Amino acid sequence: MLRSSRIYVAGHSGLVGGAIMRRLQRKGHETLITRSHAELDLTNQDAVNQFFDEQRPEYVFLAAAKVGGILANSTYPADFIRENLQIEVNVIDAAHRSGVRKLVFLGSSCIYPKMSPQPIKEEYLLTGPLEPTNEAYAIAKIAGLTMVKAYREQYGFNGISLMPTNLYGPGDNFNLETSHVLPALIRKFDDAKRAGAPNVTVWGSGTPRREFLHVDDLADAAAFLMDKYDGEDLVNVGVGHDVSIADLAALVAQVVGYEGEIVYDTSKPDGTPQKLLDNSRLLSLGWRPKVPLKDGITKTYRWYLESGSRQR
Ligand code: GFB
Repeated sequence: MLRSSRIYVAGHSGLVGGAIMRRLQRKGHETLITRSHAELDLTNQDAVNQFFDEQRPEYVFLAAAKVGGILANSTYPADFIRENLQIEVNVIDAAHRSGVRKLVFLGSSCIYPKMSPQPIKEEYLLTGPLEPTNEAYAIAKIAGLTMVKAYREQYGFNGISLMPTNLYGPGDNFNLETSHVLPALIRKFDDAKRAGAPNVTVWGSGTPRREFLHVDDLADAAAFLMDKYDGEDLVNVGVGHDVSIADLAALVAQVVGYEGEIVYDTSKPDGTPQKLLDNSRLLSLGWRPKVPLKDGITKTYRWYLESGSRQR
């Protein structure tokens, strides 16, 4: 990407798209193309085709997606599969037709089998059954990465697919019904501290293990791979180590300054027992994550307090 390149960030106001925007702006990219949801509905094929024909972006980050935590995924599977498939079909096809030079597609670590050996290598894709709580979302993401690969094979389209691990950071969703675990814990511990509540309820058993990547690291990796990687193989994006949900809860409580008890609600699902990506392919290309988990949580907590998310 040159400084003058026309770069479209689909989903620029979301957690991932927002971080990619910050990364590109910091590096001096001058022509960033964005559209709000109200301006461009990515599930509308005609509107997407018209947008690409008019704007002619050269590079595309496909960071628009319907996302959510374990409860949202298992409650609204139809919405997750429909919206994600529509966005992928419309954007990838329009990018190819309008002559985009390169597209970065963002998947998710939940595309891998529920019982994958750990850490999860890219080649474990489609080697076993998926985690049921997010099967619809995962299948939509598998369709997206397969589409990118198929367009490369049939048309020579330069699309690459990144599989980020669980993400967090400024711009996250802190709604307890739809959020992922890390922002949910920030909200729960902060609310409990203010209310002087004796305990905080964490879903599941506390034993599942998850890997957490700060979204600024993901954005850095996405821009790095846009510039440096042209292969058809997936690239996992992770930090290379994970924590149990119980350890994460203790860490978030410490950052927030909550000293009450942590109790577990085992009527809520645990989901996949462990999700740790093997990031050696990415490391071999020369990229390294920069944000340690505790620093990232501290910054995200500060953002939560300062952005007004607490009041929403
Ligand atoms: O972050 P999370 O919703 O996503 O949940 P997944 C991770 C773990 O944290 C699960 C537990 O074991 C949850 O039961 N957990 C504990 C909580 N307390 C809470 C809470 O208050 N809120 C939430 N949300 N979880 C999602 C997938 O799976 O991860 C998506 O559904 C996507 O498809 C995303 O892949 C990254 O890691 O289980």
